[in-house]
Amino acid sequence: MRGLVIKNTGSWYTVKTDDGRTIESKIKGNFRLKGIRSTNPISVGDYVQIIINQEGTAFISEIEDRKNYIIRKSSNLSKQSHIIAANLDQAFLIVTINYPETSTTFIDRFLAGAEAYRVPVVLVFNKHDLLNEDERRYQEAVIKLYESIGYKCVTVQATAENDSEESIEKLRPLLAGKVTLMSGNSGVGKSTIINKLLPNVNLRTAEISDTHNTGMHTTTFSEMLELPEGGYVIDTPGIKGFGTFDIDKEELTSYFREIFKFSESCRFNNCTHTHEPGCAVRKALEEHYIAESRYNSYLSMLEDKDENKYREAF
Ligand SMILES: Nc1nc2c(ncn2[C@@H]2O[C@H](COP(=O)(O)OP(=O)(O)OP(=O)(O)O)[C@@H](O)[C@H]2O)c(=O)[nH]1
Ligand SMILES: [Mg+2]
Ligand SMILES: [Zn+2]
Repeated sequence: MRGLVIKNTGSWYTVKTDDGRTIESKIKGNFRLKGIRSTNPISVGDYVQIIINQEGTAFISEIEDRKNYIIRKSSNLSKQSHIIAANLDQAFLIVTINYPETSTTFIDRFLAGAEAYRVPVVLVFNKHDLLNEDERRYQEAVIKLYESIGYKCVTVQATAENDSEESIEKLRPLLAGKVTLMSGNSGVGKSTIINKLLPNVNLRTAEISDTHNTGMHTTTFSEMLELPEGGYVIDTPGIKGFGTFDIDKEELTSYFREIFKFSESCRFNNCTHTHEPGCAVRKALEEHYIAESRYNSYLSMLEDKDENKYREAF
């Protein structure tokens, strides 16, 4: 029987079968997937074959090839990774300028990772209501930057009434018929947005900490929820950092769209854009065609690669 993994808590996987049943399943034997050392061999979004047993639970016996997946390193020192979700059509990165603050480094690392795995990203700026004048102006500048690079940006206010300009209703047409990963720092409002989109769903949400201005890691496992318009949204635990796991140094340039565009004019085709003569990227940076924040994010990822380390928080 074929099914879709819609939830994973510990060793149990909830599988939605093609004939519409949901069956709690476990992995049979040892799954070793080529090239990925992962703490969870199967993730939300995977299509699997299951064998149902007498208790009404099942064993997962096979996993279908993935179209793509998003991964992060599971901890600071470990070489293992954790697959956040598989077979995505797109990811929404929920960003808050404040409460909590999402750094541009964090945004850039997420975008680069998504480029590497070929997952299109929409940047969703939430909590518009909490921003003061300065923060609103800053948000506009950030949006302008990412739009100029070619990323779609939307501003919302998950707690707003439906007819407001920042209504989450405008996300609906972007989600219809697609599998969308909701990602972002803890406390940015991922679960709140999904609760608004799906009134029959009541995901746990929690206030952010007053003292630290950070979320409480309220969501602890990924879950796929079906949309009335067709498609799914995937709620995920808040992420702090996004490991550069699996990312090739030689290819890093191509994960920063605008840097890649200028790099085609660099004198050396293996230019790292750090010290080489005739570097078109550094020239574009000086002339403000490339934002300093983007270049710094590129450098931070390049450095990680050199030291083979993972930065936990930004
Ligand atoms: N003022 C305001 N508060 C919001 C908005 N969106 C979400 N919140 C609040 O922000 C807090 C955190 O929201 P959650 O939905 O739990 O955040 P999350 O991203 O799911 O967090 P994790 O599950 O920890 O990753 C809650 O108290 C929400 O009510 C918004 O647009 N405006
Ligand atoms: Mg949550
Ligand atoms: Zn260069």
